[in-house]
Amino acid sequence: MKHIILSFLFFTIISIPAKSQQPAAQKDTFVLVHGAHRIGKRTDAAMQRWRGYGLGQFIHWGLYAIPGGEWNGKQYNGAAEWLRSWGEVRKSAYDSLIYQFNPIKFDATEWAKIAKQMGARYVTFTTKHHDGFCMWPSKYSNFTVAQSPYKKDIVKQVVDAYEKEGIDVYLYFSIMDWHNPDWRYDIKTTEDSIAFDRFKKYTRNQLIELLTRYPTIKGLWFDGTWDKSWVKQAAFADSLETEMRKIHPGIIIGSRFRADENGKRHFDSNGRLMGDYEQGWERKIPNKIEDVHGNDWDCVMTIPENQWGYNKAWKGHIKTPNELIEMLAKCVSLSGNFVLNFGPKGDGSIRKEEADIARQIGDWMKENSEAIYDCGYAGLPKQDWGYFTKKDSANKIYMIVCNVPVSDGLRVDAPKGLTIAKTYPLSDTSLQPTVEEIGNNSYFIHLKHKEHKKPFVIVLETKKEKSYNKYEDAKT
Ligand code: JFZ
Repeated sequence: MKHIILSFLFFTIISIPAKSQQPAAQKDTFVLVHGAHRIGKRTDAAMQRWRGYGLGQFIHWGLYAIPGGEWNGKQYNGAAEWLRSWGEVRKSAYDSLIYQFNPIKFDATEWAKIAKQMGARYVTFTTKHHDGFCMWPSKYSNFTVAQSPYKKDIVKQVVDAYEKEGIDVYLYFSIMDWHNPDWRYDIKTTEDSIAFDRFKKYTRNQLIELLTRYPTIKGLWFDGTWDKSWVKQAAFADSLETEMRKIHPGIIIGSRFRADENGKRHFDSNGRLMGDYEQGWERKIPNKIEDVHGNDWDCVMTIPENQWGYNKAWKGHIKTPNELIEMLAKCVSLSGNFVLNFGPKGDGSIRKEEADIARQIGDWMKENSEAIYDCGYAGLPKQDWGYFTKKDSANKIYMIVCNVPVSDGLRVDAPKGLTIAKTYPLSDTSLQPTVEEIGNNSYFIHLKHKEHKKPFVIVLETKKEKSYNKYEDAKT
């Protein structure tokens, strides 16, 4: 059987031209048993839907929301959800937070309405972060909501409330688990190996449990997979991924789940993307289309610099709605999704600062989401004023303008054979854009209205026309 799989994989790998990471002509160097399962993008409806989301919401919520980055009156310098790993915190004292977990203000419907108003089309929710606390009553752990004063299943409430609003749900799951005594960072002794075998069983059980309890979810978002112990589990993780996909056909899993047999993560030893989309764009955004190598991807972003769980201090640079809208536009212009993180408080409420930001993004989305949903790379060279986006087959290009140049004209260089037929604002009619042709398929868009408080969208209706050189190129 192994032989058949091996030769099948070998055949598949060398016979299908690569679409994603590498130029088509490049042959794979390694024969891998636990490398990428697929070459090129997924083409099914579930993935097509994922591709069109544009905007998503991330929620980090767990025990760490109770201390909110503070312990015995001292502020922790790292991310609030990492508090348990801080030297000053006794592990048993942290774990005792379970007895305080009783979020009386938690209302999943309210969260889902905030997300809906913001314009999010998917949410990723932390079922279990690194501290090991389970937000669902897992049969395989005694460190869950069921043992807390709150008792009720939080994951279920989130899944139900968001789906009711038409928002797709993805579950975040940390493989690394600080609470489970069988977790290891590396496997050096027989004892480690025995313990980690138990840990693998526990992990598998919990994942199957999540997929069975919440069959309507659209995907899993893995984290805490970087330690040597897990990186060495190529065969186990590969078979677990296959099992999860069997239980839940169409499920979407990013590139942060498993490593290949050489310990390569995200991209296998041949440079092929592992999983359905690239999951490495964390708090960073690619600059140009070449950076994403034709892969699906999303960017997960925090509002402060690096805080995912609730942090009382809310310090450092806090991104503004305009900054976040610009990031969203940039992601979509490079065919990625933008996922904005929220860290609800220990009592279950969403802090005012975050709710305000969500509302302002939502106000912008209400007028401009046509340039975001189901849009991607438009194929035009980037200009300094902002970002082009486009829907697949439409004859419309959206200009999401974030910086108007002092020279006034917004430059557009269309590909040869594409001319602008019509220009109009998506929502703000005071802009009154006009088109000036300045060269072969090159234009300046001029605006009447010149004061801008937030990004705005200009629509270019295009038509295909045989090109001829009206303007002479410079001879050099
Ligand atoms: C991880 C977590 O440790 C963190 O608490 C949060 O949940 C975040 C979404 O994910 O942090 C990471 C993981 C990966 C990178 C950086 C931070 N990375 O690949 O650059």
